[in-house]
Amino acid sequence: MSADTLTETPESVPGDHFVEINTDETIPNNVALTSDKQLQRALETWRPKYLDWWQDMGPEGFQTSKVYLRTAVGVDPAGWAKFDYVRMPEYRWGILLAPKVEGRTVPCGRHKGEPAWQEVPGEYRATLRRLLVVQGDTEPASVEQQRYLGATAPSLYDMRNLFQVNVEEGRHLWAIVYLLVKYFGKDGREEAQALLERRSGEADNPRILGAFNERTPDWLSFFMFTYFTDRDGKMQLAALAESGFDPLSRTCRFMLTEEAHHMFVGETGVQRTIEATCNAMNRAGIKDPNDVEAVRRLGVVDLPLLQRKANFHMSVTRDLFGGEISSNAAESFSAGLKGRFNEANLKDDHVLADATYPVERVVDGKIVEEQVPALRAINARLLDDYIKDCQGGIDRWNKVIEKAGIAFRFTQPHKGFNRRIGEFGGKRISPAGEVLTEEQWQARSGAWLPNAADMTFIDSLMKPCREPGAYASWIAPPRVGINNQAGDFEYVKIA
Ligand code: BYC
Ligand code: FE
Ligand code: FE
Repeated sequence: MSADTLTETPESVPGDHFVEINTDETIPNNVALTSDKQLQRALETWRPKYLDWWQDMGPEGFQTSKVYLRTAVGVDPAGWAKFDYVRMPEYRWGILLAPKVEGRTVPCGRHKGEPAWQEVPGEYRATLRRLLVVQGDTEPASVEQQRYLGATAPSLYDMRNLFQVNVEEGRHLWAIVYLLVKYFGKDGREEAQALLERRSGEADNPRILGAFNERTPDWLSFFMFTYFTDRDGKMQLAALAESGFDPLSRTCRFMLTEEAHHMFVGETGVQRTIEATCNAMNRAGIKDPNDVEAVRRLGVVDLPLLQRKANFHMSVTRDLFGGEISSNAAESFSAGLKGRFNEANLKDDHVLADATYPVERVVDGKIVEEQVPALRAINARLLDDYIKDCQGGIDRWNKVIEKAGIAFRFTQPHKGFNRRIGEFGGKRISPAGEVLTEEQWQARSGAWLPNAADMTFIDSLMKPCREPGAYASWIAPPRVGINNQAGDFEYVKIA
């Protein structure tokens, strides 16, 4: 594949050789599905239910349109995908595992150094099942959250990117369902069914994690979501790729290959929005980024509003790491089911019996840093790694603004800002990291999170643009086409 100028390089897949996948089968796969009749039957029973879910809860409209999509056809990093026009319901959702690494061992915890497990260890069955279900639940949830966005796509290029992300999140659901059905028998089949029944934002049967029940009401949210929330996907998948349960590790390693593009869509989407704003401001001779009325009259998004949008998505996504101090996370790590980010490359004993880790908490109305047993701070550490990982794209956004000569910088709010889960859950913390009273928060939070006027304004911009090569006023064209296609390429042939 000639990459879509990925700024996020796909995770490398160590020790690979091209593994032929069987694309003639109903379910393309590289797991020798035909040799396991029971598994094949279970998945072929699940498939029509998945397709029903896709029709009901997947992208609204456009299901008969031909979309220029990439489909995974192998696991060789140099040529794993092919591009072609596909109608979404006919997308080849397959099951792909990264190649087995011979001699792989459990990388962390009390079983460190033992051969990696090819079957589920009985004593960890319930914990592993829970991790799989939580991970699996986010995949269809995100498709549900994004289902109305096709109608207001700012270009065919962006519409295609949305649908690409959607079909791949669908494939991620397949990836997890494969593990549930293959390794968890009847329980696994029931969980696979339940994954199609929960609904994002539905009061009676919601998705499991908070952020996946929020709305993705507009394209700015979509770009922020794919930059910030898909990056939680990257971090969590990377941690699960360190699992001693080898089939999970291999599944996640391949999922990470697809994830890079989702974050690329988010980063470049925000960047192109910033470019359109800066260009319009300079053309109109507006120097002050806080002259919001004047900027909005140009039909572009003011930078302070983009910061508020980012603040919302960053804070909601940070909640996805769970409590900073967590005995669940300690147990998953010690059991060898879920490692840390880059576990294999970390220079410590990978057992963490005596180590400590600094965690910020609120004590007597002040934010203090405390040393906590590292085992119980696994989530805190992954969150810190995530916050560092977010900064690269933010720096690149700031470069665009600086080059345009506009005095504005995007920043990440304090870790405790607007949190519902963990040490800062329910506390009132400003982006600068001050502990506030409820009154102070009520008086000031409108400047930090999208307010009603912001949402009305964004809504007014969300007008579809469907001429090949044309873009809505508020977003600049991409520098390079998908798979190097020309600028006026028809990414979606609307039926
Ligand atoms: N909302 O010990 P605690 C992705 C629950 S994104 C609601 O603090 P733990 C994607 C928690 O379940 C990656 N509930 O946390 C991105 C627990 O309940 P139980 C998704 C929450 O267990 C974009 C209790 O509170 N993958 O792939 O250490 C598009 C105490 O929890 C929340 C994963 O998350 C919340 N935010 O960690 C598409 C990886 N947070 O079990 C896809 C798998 C916590 O006591 N999951 N709770 O009833 C995990 O590793 C862990 O379950 C978590 C939570 C990190 C999520
Ligand atoms: Fe995913
Ligand atoms: Fe993703």
